[in-house]
Amino acid sequence: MTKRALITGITGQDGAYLAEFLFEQGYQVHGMVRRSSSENFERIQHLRDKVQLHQADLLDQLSIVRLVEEVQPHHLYNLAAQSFVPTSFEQPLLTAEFTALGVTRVLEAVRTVDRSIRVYQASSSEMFGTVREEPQTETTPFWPRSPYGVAKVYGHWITVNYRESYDLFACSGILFNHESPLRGKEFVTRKITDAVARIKLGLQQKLRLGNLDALRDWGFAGDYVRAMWMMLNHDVPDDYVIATGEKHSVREFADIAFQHVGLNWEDHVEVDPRYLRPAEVTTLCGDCAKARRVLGWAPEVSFHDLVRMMVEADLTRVKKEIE
Ligand code: NAP
Ligand code: G4F
Repeated sequence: MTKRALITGITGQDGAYLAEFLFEQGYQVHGMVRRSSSENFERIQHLRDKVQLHQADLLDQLSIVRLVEEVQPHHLYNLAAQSFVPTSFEQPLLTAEFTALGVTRVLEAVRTVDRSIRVYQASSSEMFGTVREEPQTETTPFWPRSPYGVAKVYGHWITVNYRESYDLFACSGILFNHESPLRGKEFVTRKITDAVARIKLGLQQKLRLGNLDALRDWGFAGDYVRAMWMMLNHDVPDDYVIATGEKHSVREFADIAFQHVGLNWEDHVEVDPRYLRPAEVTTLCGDCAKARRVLGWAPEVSFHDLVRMMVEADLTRVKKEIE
């Protein structure tokens, strides 16, 4: 029997990688997309003939119930969210509606339609905020530092609560930052690699960034979507930290990216206070020992290879654009 998977947030970075991975595993893949005046399917363009897209919105309970009824998925991956931290300071209520209450709407749809559907919730290392210990594990207490982080804490606990209350097979993946050539250009890694390509090709001179000292545990999105699938295919539902266990600064990321094209980052990067946040998460570093032990998951792409992969992809893309 062909297994059906439903992905909310399929047009995002992780949705695109997950859809591709699930096809390779033989799944019939369905994606939830919200209505927009213009299509936003660039990341899944190459999958358009394989994936079945359905309109629904995290804000609209009935649309999610109808979607789950129609698709009858075996597995549901809830990746949709307002995922950009600075926007969450500007639009905290909308962020709560999407990123926090949206999770309850998805869980309610599953509880109403079919409790045997397995659910993955996209939780985040941003929940650790001001870190209480290092490295962070599944038992490290949360202290979120942004409305986005607060909303994700709600999403995490409501997922745990539905598992405990209704016996749903619901897993929360506490994923640390993961990047790729498909990353949105507003996130710092892609902002850097896009700028490196444009500066190298003479289209831009300066790159304005915020806190260069911030430390993140950056992995490759392709590795991380595999972990999501492993969680839903394990015997028992549980929560897992997914991380590389290494941390690097924004400065270091920029240094490697500029070096890769023979440039010195100090000649091009300027600090712009506009990109500082009202409250910052200064450091994150995860311990994925549980995922290694129980799921057999491990990251495959190193930090240096990730930076180089992203710079190369942006160089190729920008060159094509100016040809
Ligand atoms: P992303 O690229 O920002 O994608 C977010 C997706 O959510 C998009 O497909 C977006 O659709 C959809 N969406 C937003 N609001 C919606 C709504 N009201 N109804 C339906 N769909 C909606 O995010 P990502 O990097 O792939 O991350 C996937 C998930 O993992 C998110 O929940 C994120 O918070 C979480 N996460 C990410 C990371 C990371 O480092 N990438 C780490 C931890 C957790 P549109 O295309 O229409 O905007
Ligand atoms: O790339 P970022 O915007 O990612 P952030 O805030 O860590 O959030 C990402 O990872 C979370 C997992 O921990 C996800 F849940 C979330 O959805 C998202 O995917 O910023 C990374 C760091 C921050 O400390 C920020 O202050 O980079 C610093 N930074 C410095 N200059 C900048 C900039 N961030 C951005 N976006 N733009 C800058 O110019």
